[in-house]
Amino acid sequence: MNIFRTLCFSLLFALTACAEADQDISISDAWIRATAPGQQVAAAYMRLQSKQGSTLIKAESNLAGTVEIHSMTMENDVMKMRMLDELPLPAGKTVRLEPGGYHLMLFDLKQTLSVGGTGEFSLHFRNQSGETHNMTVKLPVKAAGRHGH
Ligand SMILES: [Cu+2]
Repeated sequence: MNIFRTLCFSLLFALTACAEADQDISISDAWIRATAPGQQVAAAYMRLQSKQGSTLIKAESNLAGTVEIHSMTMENDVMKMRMLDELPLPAGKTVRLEPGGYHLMLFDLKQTLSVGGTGEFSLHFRNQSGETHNMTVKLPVKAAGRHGH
């Protein structure tokens, strides 16, 4: 994708396109579920929308050793979590990461997550042209009850 990058930096119209690409993704309703002391894992939720279509390929957080993209499905009346390599964001469609569905799973938590705290996430996306970029977002820690679960 070096050609695309070169175009971006050398042509004015392409620069405009690049600036727009950075605003392709909108994130709303993002939060991290508060944890009990000693808990090693946590989950983060948000709504993601890509105007042009994009794919979430990786997530990192200052709160955790690793972050995985997970799905949760019912199989024979049993809830199963599965790690996804990536999460497609179809153009214009809101993809909800919420309790009981997709979520970001935090492993090796470095601290207890208390209501009122925050955590920083770096989200990596790949756009339709194969270019990757990342976004840093700050998420509040909230109690699950507030969201009706
Ligand atoms: Cu999970």
